[in-house]
Amino acid sequence: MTEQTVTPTRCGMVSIVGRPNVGKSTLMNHLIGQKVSITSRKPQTTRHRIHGIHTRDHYQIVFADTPGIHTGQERALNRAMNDAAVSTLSGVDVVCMMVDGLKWTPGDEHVLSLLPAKPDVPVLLIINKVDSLEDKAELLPYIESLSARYPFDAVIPVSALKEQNLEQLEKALVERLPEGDFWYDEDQLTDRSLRFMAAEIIREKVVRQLGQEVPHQVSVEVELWEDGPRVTDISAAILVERRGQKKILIGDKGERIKQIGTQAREDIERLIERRVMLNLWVKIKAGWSDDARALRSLGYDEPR
Ligand SMILES: Nc1nc2c(ncn2[C@@H]2O[C@H](COP(=O)(O)OP(=O)(O)OP(=O)(O)O)[C@@H](O)[C@H]2O)c(=O)[nH]1
Ligand SMILES: [Mg+2]
Repeated sequence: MTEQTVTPTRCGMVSIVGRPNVGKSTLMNHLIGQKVSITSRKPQTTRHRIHGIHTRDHYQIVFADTPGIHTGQERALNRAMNDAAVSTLSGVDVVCMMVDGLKWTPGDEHVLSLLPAKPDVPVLLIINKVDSLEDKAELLPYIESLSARYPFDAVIPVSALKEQNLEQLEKALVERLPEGDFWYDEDQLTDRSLRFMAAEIIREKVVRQLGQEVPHQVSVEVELWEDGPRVTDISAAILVERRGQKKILIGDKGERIKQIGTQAREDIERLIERRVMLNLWVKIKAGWSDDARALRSLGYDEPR
């Protein structure tokens, strides 16, 4: 009989936290190699805790992408978003705090203050967007000064977008995962339903289409989903708070909503690998973002 060494499997949860817009969702998508979480140039794009599952032969990393932690806005939606992020600072196997290059802001300071003073799991600092650093020589003293402020288990500079240093990051994460069986099937990508993903895709197109004119007071509700023999029929409402926002979203002669619909339909077709008929409409629901009950019906966890 030949002796075989069996590599034990590793599995665990890695949370990605940071202030808005540092590139958390981009990192998760690029590590997994699939678009699980929506991204945009605008802060506060991610609204929920979203798990992205990355499985290789001997390990499964369950990433928790989280909303950017922010202060100064007090709607129920903001509280729900912050709670969703802060909840991932404990009960996970590795915490990754992400920052944007060398741009340390009061927002980063706030996130740092939320990290446990004496961490019981490894906390890594991910310095993202190094592709846009002008002077790489400043990186080392920056790492040193932050390491002096918090017991980071490691500091890893990356570019999520340009996929620089992601292999090293992945290796560092796997080393820190506990041994154990996989939690999810090997081909499962996320804990979220297709319905949720479709709503998110629509919201991404809305956020990306709009300039600063409509703040992030937009939510999307899938109201109908029917898998026919050849086509999947989907109807979704885009919820806004005010009449002016509805006008902007619909655009001149409906041009804007049409574009949003086309872009979203193409992405949803790729996601579910079927033809889709997408019907969008814009609905005014004043005050939804500060209404705990409305938030619950839209799938947000109850804010504190
Ligand atoms: N140059 C550069 N841009 C990046 C990189 N990673 C992300 N970005 C850009 O940064 C912006 C924000 O990215 P997101 O992934 O949506 O950021 P986020 O941290 O998830 O933001 P919230 O969900 O709002 O908290 C997008 O325009 C990304 O394309 C990077 O490595 N380099
Ligand atoms: Mg995000």
